[in-house]
Amino acid sequence: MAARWLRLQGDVGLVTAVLPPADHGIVGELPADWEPLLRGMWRIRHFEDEVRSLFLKGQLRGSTHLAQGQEAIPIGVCDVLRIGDTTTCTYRGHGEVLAMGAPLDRAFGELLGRAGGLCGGKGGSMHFADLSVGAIGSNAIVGGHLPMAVGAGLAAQHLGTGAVSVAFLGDGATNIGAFHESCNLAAVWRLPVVFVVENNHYGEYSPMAATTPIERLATRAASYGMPGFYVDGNDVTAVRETARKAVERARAGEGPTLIEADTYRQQGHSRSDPAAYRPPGELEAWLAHDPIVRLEQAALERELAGAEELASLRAAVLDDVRAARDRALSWPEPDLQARFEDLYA
Ligand SMILES: Cc1ncc(C[n+]2csc(CCOP(=O)(O)OP(=O)(O)O)c2C)c(N)n1
Ligand SMILES: [Mg+2]
Repeated sequence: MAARWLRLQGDVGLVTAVLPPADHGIVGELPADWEPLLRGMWRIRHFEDEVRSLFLKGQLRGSTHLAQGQEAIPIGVCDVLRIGDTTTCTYRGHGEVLAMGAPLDRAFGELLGRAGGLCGGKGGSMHFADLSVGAIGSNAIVGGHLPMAVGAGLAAQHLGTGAVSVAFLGDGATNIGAFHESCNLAAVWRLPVVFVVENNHYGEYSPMAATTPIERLATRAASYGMPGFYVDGNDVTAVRETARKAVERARAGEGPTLIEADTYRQQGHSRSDPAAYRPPGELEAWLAHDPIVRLEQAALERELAGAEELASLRAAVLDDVRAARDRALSWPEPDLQARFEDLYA
């Protein structure tokens, strides 16, 4: 890995860190429901922190891709969705499924391989889904879920349900063939699809500059004749307003939209990656731009809450998350017969 990284650095002459937007503040009034937005982000953050610690303790097997620092995107986007809408996402999709309303204990149960898990404990982190809330699939194949999202959009259009299909994807996925085919088809057929690129500036271990010849991924939308919006993905209120515009367009039959949400993953790519390839100072800059810290800061500055209230909100969510974890840990593994169930052929 080190050799590959050095070669990439040599090729692109990468010497500087990717920094967040200079302004960390959230502009204007906070919406009346800022507190549920904050609670939702804490729910995902605590969940993923617990998942990480279960891994480190050897209680959780396989691999996992965490998204600490990216919580504002699923919370902001899913907040403007309604029952019947669907989402698909990548292997980095715990937050996206939780934001659709998946219960915490069944989410833990899935990762722990328990019978009570969202998919009976047989999907794990890479196939994390909860069809009952519209989170119809995570996918380990980069871009593999994009045609599925287009399919969901086509079904909604065909059946006249008015539903919207959202696809969450990474910056790296915008370089894969399925992205082009999916955007193109969605645009040609004016499908109710919203493509949300979570631009965390890295692929598996490579910085975006090593794989992508442009900086603003939202401009890719122009090739498909669809609007491309760029948004600070660590500002939950801005994400929500941008998503609202895209979802309204989709529902009105005006076709797909591409949103590029600028963000950063605070952990390595997956469990085994210490992310030693990051330029010095980069992580620290983004920690100061953390979406949860920023919303709390905004609430404090506007005197909507005091530090103690925020601390107790955070502690209450942590209690819920840990109680859900403990329930899931007490559940049995699926029995052997379960391996023959849910098979397509
Ligand atoms: C088709 C395919 N090619 C390669 C991989 C290996 N791989 C897994 S994640 C990843 C990087 C994807 O980066 P990005 O789309 O930016 O998403 P992120 O992991 O940053 O959320 C790669 C190349 C894969 N899973 N599938
Ligand atoms: Mg990425």
